[in-house]
Amino acid sequence: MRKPVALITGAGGEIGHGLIAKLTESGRRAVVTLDLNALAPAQARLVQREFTGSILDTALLERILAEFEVDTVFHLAALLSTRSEFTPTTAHQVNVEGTLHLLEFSQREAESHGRPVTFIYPSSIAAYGLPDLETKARAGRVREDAFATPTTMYGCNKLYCEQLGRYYARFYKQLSAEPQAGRVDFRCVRFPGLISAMTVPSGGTSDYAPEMIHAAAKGEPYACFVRPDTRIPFMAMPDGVDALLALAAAPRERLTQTAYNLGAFSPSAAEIHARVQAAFPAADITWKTDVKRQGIVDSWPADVDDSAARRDWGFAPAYDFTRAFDEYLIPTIRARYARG
Ligand code: AKB
Repeated sequence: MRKPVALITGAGGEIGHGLIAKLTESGRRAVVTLDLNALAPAQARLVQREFTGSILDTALLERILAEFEVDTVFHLAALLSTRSEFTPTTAHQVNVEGTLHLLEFSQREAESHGRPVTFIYPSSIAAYGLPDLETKARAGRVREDAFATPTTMYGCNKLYCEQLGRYYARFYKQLSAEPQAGRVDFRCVRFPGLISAMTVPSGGTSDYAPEMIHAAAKGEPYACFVRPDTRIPFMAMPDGVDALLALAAAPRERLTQTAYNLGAFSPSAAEIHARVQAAFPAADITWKTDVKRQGIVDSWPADVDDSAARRDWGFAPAYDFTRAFDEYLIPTIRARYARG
């Protein structure tokens, strides 16, 4: 009998980095990865099999289907918000068609093994679209069912894929004699901006926070592309990875909704700047607003209501703003660049 494995798409990205390490810790889980680029050697060593290629390559997905019993999919591959605005049709292909391919893949895995496949999907605060700054200030902690009018291609893609996942989970097998057997158990979080001490993201619009910290640690000047008063929710990467694992492990009957907000702290860009400057007094940080990117973050909520995730599956981030900086970001990044 083949041992079930977890499949991670976009495994070479920011979240994949931490997720591979955590999932494979003490041989807990066998992991198969799919990414456009080869994994870094430190990650590659941890996985059972690494596939290099596109999520749009159905022949490659067929190969994985034939060779592995996948019982959990972490579908991380996506083009982020800023990048998607430059290449919207490519973003739609990767973010929507790619997700559709993975949902079909999971459906077929589930059918062939007679068990549901757990499908973990990271959606985003980009799924929201607040019309103006006044509404943003008034809205406070936004609930999942509010402001579902994203302004970016990425946000539209994420919101639609949440619905696509709900369709596969609830309706796709409705006509089957055994509706529970072989279905996709779709579960989704709406991530805030994620900040990792290990990697710098590319193509996102929440990137100003990680970019500011990493630039300061490297002794490089940084021009922040949003106004100092800009405020969106953020989370330290270890909490993001733990949240994906907690959601995957949650009993199905406890889950009352398809998509769950997650938040941890919600500083303004000026507050992030002050922290970074305190930790790296020589940091050279200036402000140079990029109108388009500013417009994107202005349409995202200043904070989110994540009480459903806390109630249904025990989401409890370990890092608030102070801990994230003092115990995770600053010491890890300092050590990382000191090592070269
Ligand atoms: C982005 O900025 O595009 C992402 C996100 C908030 O989903 N980090």
